[in-house]
Amino acid sequence: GLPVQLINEASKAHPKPEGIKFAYGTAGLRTKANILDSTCFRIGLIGALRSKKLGGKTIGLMVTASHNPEEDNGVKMVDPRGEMLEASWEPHCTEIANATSEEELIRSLQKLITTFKIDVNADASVIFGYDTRPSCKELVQAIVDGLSAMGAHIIDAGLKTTPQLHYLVKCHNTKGTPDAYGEPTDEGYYKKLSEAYIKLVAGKGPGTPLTVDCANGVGAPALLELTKYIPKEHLDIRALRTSTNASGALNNGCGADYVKTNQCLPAGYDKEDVKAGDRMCSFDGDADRVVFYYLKGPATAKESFRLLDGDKIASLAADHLSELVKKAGVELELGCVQTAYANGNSTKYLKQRVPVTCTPTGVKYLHHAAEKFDIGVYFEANGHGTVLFSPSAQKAIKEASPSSPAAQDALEQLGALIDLINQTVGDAISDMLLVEVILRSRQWGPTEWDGAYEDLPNKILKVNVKDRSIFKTEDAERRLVSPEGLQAKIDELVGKYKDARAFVRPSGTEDCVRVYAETGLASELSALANGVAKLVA
Ligand code: 16G
Ligand code: ZN
Repeated sequence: GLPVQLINEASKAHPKPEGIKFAYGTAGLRTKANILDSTCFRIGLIGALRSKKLGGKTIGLMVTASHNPEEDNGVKMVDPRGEMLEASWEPHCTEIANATSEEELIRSLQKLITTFKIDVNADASVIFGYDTRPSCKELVQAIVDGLSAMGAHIIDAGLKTTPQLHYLVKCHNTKGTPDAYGEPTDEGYYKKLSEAYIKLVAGKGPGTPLTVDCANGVGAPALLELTKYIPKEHLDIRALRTSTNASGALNNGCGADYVKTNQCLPAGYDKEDVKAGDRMCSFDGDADRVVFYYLKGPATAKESFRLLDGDKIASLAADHLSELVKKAGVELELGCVQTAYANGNSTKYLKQRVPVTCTPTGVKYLHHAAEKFDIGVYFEANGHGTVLFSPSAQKAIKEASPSSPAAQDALEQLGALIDLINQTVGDAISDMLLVEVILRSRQWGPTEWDGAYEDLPNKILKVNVKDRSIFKTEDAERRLVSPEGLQAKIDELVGKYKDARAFVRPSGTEDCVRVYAETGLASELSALANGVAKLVA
């Protein structure tokens, strides 16, 4: 049975702070790092139980708060195939994290065990990784204490990007099977990506430099490691904001979230040599998001900045993959998955080419929707996304007999792309390489890529409200059903502007409500966004 004694004792060293309510959401459990100790200990307990439930398969735990400030942290559970934790466990994580006494903790664990009929005596295996935040060390110790109390086998993966941890989880669980995803080591990860990349760019001539803003986070050491596996003629990286030890630097005035939200270059670019036409990109703090950008004129002029966000990556990937599928002569359906945040013109562009679906915000929704296609391209506008090749699509690509040399070449490219793309979750490094491959193969610079469609002017506002739980949505978060009557007012306001769209949803990661607005005319954007925010507040 449950080692009640051990858990009780260990739990005393990780007391829950009073008066704080935790919630397991789209980002796992995330808040200020200094109140997360008990939560991490308890996630250790739950991680072990999740593994036991799945017959000892390896579960992942990632300690990170992604793009959030350095003083925040969080912990997220990764399921055996490298996917997000099964949704039915989330409320249990919340309940267990909130138990106010040892007795309540044991009771909530027992409830989880009964609900999912867990054999507590089964084996458990858990791998954990963490980002560069100073708080990680202590939080990881709390996780280890939780895992140890449950007698789980523990694998310390060390400093990792979130997608690397997802990769390792999948590799551990598929090792030695026909579906082996790769070697469950750092080297395995870099080799898989670099070999596929080199295959795809070989013979395409030397590349031009790519400037990468690493957000002063874990993406910096990971990128540095990757470049050891790829000759400079194939990938010429200029890594900026790589100060992982500078206090307060993480995500500060830089990173994918900053660039996307503010629609501008990272702060301090004026001391760096950035020229019009240079290809640049930004990772977020745990390197699971990437956005690209370039300048079409002098850096000092605001209108010079051109963002190539998740929507633009989706359009590039969808176009390129569709073309390869056609050339290869295989019958595969390619589809795209977006959220309400996708720019209206990106949706219009994609819909003229491929089937497009819309899901609520959060990787778990997009990922599952993308699995419905043979090749599912999913990206959030913020730069998180990937491409999924269904098992049958992978088989079709592997086994197809090409009808021409061109078809054979397309099949080989598709085969290499299957390896290049981290299919467990969005991966800044893998997505960056994907973009580089496509641009190289088309002999495109950022301008040609940007030419697909023009973004509608858009804005996201954060509104503080008394109780965000009263905001309930439908239609993939595009409409409010509660508070009653509010949607009608939003509709009325939106109707006053040309080609306008707006929606309101409660944040899943912060205590606020977000307002999204886009308009055909840039001059009307602020009026609409502020108008909707006023209706909400
Ligand atoms: C989480 C999600 C991310 C989403 C963001 C929205 C995962 C792994 N991450 O970080 O995809 O864009 O939340 O945040 O699902 P919000 O709910 O605060 O707007
Ligand atoms: Zn992230």
